[in-house]
Amino acid sequence: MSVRVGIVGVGVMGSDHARIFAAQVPGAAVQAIYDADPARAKSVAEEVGAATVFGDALALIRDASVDAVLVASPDQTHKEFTLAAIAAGKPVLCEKPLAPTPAECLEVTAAETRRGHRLVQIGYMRRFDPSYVEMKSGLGSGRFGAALMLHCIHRNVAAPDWFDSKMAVSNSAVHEFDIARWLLDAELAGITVFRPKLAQGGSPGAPVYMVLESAKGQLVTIEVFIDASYGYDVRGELVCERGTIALRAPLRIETNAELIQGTAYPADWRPRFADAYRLQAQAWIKAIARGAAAQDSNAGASAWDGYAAAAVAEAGLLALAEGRRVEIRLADRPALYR
Ligand code: ISE
Repeated sequence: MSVRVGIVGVGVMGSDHARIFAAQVPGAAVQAIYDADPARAKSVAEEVGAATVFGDALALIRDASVDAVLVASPDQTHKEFTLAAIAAGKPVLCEKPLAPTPAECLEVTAAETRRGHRLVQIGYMRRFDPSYVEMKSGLGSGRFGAALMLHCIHRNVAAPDWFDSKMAVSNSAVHEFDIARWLLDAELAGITVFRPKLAQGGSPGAPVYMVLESAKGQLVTIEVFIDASYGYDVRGELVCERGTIALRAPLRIETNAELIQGTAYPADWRPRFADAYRLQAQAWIKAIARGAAAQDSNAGASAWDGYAAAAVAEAGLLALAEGRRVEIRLADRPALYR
């Protein structure tokens, strides 16, 4: 029997998830769709063969025909819909970020803790990206010695008007906060944020450079440059005692013409992380099909991980505003997430 997925929000990411569930995830069926724009909901539902279009997200979440919920609505609505899924006792895959502030994320971990088992996974999909997975297993092999530093670069083609340096921390760098905690198996303990002086004026997507320390004393550097123009480019290099492990973006061809050898960049994150999104969706459905215990040990990011990334972002925003190093303090981790 298929896991019947209800999708809340079918903008850029929600419609992408809908297509992945419909075409690439054995054991899943896109059952229901909600979007604030009814015409968009209808058109995606037709495209993926969803049975029902809902005019109300909460009604979709509660409906008996929906087994599991994917939340891809605007960021500020994630918490409400995730809490509704927990109240309905349904597994929920919530796009990042879980909520705009760590305090709101803790409302979700509290609700889930009261329920007694994990229902929430956060869409920090890089944990499923084959290159990051190999980086982690390389580190685990012991061949390179202990991890000393992680260098991260995160560049997008262009920033929308509403995307400023604060969002570079809270919306983009959160991926690096999550992957650094996951790779290093350590919490992040402090953050300092720098910005280069711009030649003139400055654009909303001007680069932001962060230096963090982990609780184990490793250094993490993160450049986020949302207006980088040339392509979507995510790089990472883990520097260890006896060698380094660097990510290679998936590439299928190299071109040679006009005296130039070239490889292409994708325009955004969807092609770069296509494998990660697919593997994340497959793992989520598999864990749901296997039952509650499988969800407790799911490889994906938990609500606690969503909280931790938000806590680092909040400290980063303070560091950016005040031009100083800010210590990152986390709440006590409930037993459910240990
Ligand atoms: C966007 O929201 C994402 O999640 C992308 O993965 C990231 O690369 C981009 O910078 C964010 O704005």
